[in-house]
Amino acid sequence: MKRKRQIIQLVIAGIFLTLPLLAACASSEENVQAGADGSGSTLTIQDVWARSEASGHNSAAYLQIINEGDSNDLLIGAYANIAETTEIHDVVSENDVMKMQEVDEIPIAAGETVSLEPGGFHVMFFDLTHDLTEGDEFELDLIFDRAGEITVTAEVRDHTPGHGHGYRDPGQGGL
Ligand SMILES: [Cu+2]
Repeated sequence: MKRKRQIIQLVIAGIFLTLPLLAACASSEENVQAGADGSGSTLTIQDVWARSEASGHNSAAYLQIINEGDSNDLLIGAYANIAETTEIHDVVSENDVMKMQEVDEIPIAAGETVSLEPGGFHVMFFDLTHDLTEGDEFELDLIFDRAGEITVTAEVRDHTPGHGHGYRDPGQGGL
């Protein structure tokens, strides 16, 4: 009987894990709603894109998070299966040199819109395991303190050819 109970628990866990995916599929690619967890946090994620880059290199993803709820939330992590490592980063100025660094969390205050954009907050991909070619799409899991995990679709866009680390140059054509 103990084994049967474990199976039932697995099935229940499976249902809950699947629900956000179903919700994501039912929504339009660029506009995914979450917040049905009773936490009072209602987040909308839109305009999700990532830089085109070759396998083995690094890339980054950008997006907007709109918090229409009345509770503050935090972006505390991200994951995509296109890179060895996914982190959340900010760009800071240190001795007049722009550099990026990992952050533990990005605050998403109630009523606010937070942009992850070139020259600022971004989702960092180290060591791409796939080529990211313009027009490709991949799933990006965003992990929030209150809203939980939200899976969105990122669209790969071309970026200005160069040294491949355009995030250091926020003035360069918006990249
Ligand atoms: Cu970075």
